Amino acid sequence: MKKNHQKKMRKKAAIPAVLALSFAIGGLVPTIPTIAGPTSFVHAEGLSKQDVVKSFLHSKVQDYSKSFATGEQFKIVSEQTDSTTGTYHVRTVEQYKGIPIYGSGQTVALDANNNVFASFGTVTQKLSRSIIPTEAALSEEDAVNIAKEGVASQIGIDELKRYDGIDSELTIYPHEGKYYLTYLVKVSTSTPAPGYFHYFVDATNGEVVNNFNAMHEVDPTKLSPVMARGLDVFGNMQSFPVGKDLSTGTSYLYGGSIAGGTTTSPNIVPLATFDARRMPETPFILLSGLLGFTGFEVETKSSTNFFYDPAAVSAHINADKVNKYYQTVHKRNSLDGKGMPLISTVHIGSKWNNAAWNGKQMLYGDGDGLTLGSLSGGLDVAGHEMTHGVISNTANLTYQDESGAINESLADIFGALAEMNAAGATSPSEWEMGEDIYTPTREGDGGLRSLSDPSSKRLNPIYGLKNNVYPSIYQDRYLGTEDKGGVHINSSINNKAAYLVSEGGTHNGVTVTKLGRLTTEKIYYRALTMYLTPSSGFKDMRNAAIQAARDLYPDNKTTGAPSTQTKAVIAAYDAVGVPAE
Ligand SMILES: [Ca+2]
Ligand SMILES: [Ca+2]
Ligand SMILES: [Zn+2]
Repeated sequence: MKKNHQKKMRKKAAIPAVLALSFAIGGLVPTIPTIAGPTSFVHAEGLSKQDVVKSFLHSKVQDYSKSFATGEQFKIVSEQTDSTTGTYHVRTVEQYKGIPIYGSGQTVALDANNNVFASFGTVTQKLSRSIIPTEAALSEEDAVNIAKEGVASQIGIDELKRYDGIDSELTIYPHEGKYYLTYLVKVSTSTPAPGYFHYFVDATNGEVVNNFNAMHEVDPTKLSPVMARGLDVFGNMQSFPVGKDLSTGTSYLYGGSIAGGTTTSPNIVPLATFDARRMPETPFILLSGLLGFTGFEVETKSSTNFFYDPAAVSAHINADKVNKYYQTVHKRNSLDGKGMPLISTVHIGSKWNNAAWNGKQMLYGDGDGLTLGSLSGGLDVAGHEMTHGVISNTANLTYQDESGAINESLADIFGALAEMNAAGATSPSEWEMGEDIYTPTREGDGGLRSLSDPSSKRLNPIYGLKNNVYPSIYQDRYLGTEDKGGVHINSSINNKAAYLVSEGGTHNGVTVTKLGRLTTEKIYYRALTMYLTPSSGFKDMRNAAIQAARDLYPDNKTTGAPSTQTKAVIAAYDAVGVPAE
């Protein structure tokens, strides 16, 4: 293992240009320079949009005062203008003396007259009176090493040498009533154990303040383009473009997902699928270097370009389909909106009954063949994992308790919608999660979870839920600590709401008008990308969906009555018992 690693590093070192590119395409959302704003709330006229947003946020801070020399409390991290509604949307994070505060965030929306018409997210009070250390005694490198040691001991190895990526940044971490100056180190791994580890290393003394594995799991838990063929997980012949090394005759599961952009200049998202089990041998370390991955290329020397690994074929074509869904329906260029590569790895672990997004890529197990088949076969599973990538680049919902349940739910909702989209615009509605890979030896028993009827699925009695089934109303939600506060359990409540918005029906005594999935996906995508924040729970989800519906289908100008669409969203959240306040 050591030998291979060194061999790899040497090759990587030989291609610095490629490595540099990998940093450029793998980065997080860039920050936009802070614009100095007034310190008290003033009327919108004559101010820039950014000034209005900051004034508005400052007005929400009771003790906001420049005299405490904390600098700006709010930093604009993304802004977008919506030409369809003439509205302007901003996402901010809070900072203390220029250092971002973990888990903080707000969204603010301005109408065409620069008036604030919607805002989400909580604002920290008394931040200016807090005394938080801002001078690090520890280097970033030291912090990364501390985190690596921690991860190594967690996954039971002596030293962490193989990982998919490490990011670190200086962050103020609010934890148990105190603010800590920390380096937040995020480590993505796929072998020997998949994970997305977050370490908060105290920058003043090197102590680990907290750590957790934020991997999102599905329950239960120089190449020429050529056309290739292969059988997918279900034995269907598929054809797809791959990359071929003409000098050796070897083809690799590497290509591009082409959709969106313009006819003459389409968006092309790099697409690469790897195998976690193979030993490194191939000269195509180039691709691993480019993509920062530590696994092995899926290759074939067949002159017909035939690929013999069904799990890899399925992962590859499903990543392409989900990307096309986001590109064509939501005009989103890959998961980060900036064309990031879509990397999938199959054959993770031994009979692993799971799939995951580790912050960098999609990971799929083979399943045990009884509870689950090869997970990469599920288009909705791919859609679920890839949506976690969209979420982490937008609302970045914290993966715990209510915000975690909303995160999981949106992954299920867009997983289902991506699958229906791929099946064609007129395909019947299908609101089951993972039905194609669930219990492969039993036909027709649905999926892991049901969005249409969550309570038709049983839950382990240890959770103590009513009738031991998934909850479909808020009042029946799980309040325990398992499953990060029930993220895969309480997601059902919001899943049911989205289902009702799309398909209509009566639930819990409330009747909801059917809006269809094309309207539903517009509303939820807008809520996710423009309104939800890291701390959003069910109430925020309700209000964000209603606001998104109002934007797209405005209230009657004369009577002020909400549109049919807005009413349906309100009814859906009434039906699942999520209160307005
Ligand atoms: Ca499905
Ligand atoms: Ca089955
Ligand atoms: Zn998930």
